[in-house]
Amino acid sequence: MSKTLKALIFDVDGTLSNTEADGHRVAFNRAFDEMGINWYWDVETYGKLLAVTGGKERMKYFASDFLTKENVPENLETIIPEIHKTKTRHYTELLSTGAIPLRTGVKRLINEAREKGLRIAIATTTTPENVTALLEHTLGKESISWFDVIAAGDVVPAKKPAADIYEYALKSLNLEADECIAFEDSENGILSSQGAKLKTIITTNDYTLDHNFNGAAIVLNHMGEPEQSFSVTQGEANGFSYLNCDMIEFLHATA
Ligand code: XBP
Ligand code: MG
Repeated sequence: MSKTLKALIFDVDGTLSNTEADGHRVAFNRAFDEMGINWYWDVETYGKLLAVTGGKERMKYFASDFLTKENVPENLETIIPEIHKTKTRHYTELLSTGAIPLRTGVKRLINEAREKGLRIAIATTTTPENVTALLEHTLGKESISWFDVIAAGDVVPAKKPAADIYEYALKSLNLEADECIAFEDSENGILSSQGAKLKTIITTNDYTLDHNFNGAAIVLNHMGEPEQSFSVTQGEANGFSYLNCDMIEFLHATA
């Protein structure tokens, strides 16, 4: 018999909000521009770069796998932290304009989970200040305190697909994997959550539609709303048309 569900652990980028194409990507390009680096990441190229999580790691991957040697700045290793700091400034500025909303159903589900006494947490590879900026500008400043744990960025040495960030979140919550459920949008994300033995609910986005979600509790196009039902691409919704706590409890017990 499965244990009682006690906490929901959310990925951020692509799951809470479609931050990548219109947020992170734009911020990277602004940082390259500001620092006089002759790089530009279009939407398609950025999709390929998402194979590597973490902004600093992604820039190194671009330099090693997408550029010829003579186009890589000589001092790349030393300037990456500075480019990334500049990118984080541009990204949080973008969020502060309210340009990047939460995905369908996210706000409703978080509110419902809190009302039902479920604990909520974050497990993401992005930088901590990006998470707090997103929460602040979508759910309000006070929402940061709703999350028992915000596990983010370099707090663990190995980013997703490694399981480390979910294991860190579980440890901080002082809960077992079978008392929690994870929310992800990508293959690297589910490899990480499943590596930590978490059941995982997937909501796909344009960048992750054709990812492999083997073993997911369910795969949806979004979380849905009472007036806007999700579509199911993998798994059994058991008559539910939007993701609420009853449906999550059903998936936690059966999937
Ligand atoms: C998110 C990431 C992050 C962001 C950029 O992956 O890979 O690197 O794209 O954020 P996930 P930083 O949703 O699987 O956690 O530049 O702050 O790393
Ligand atoms: Mg993600």
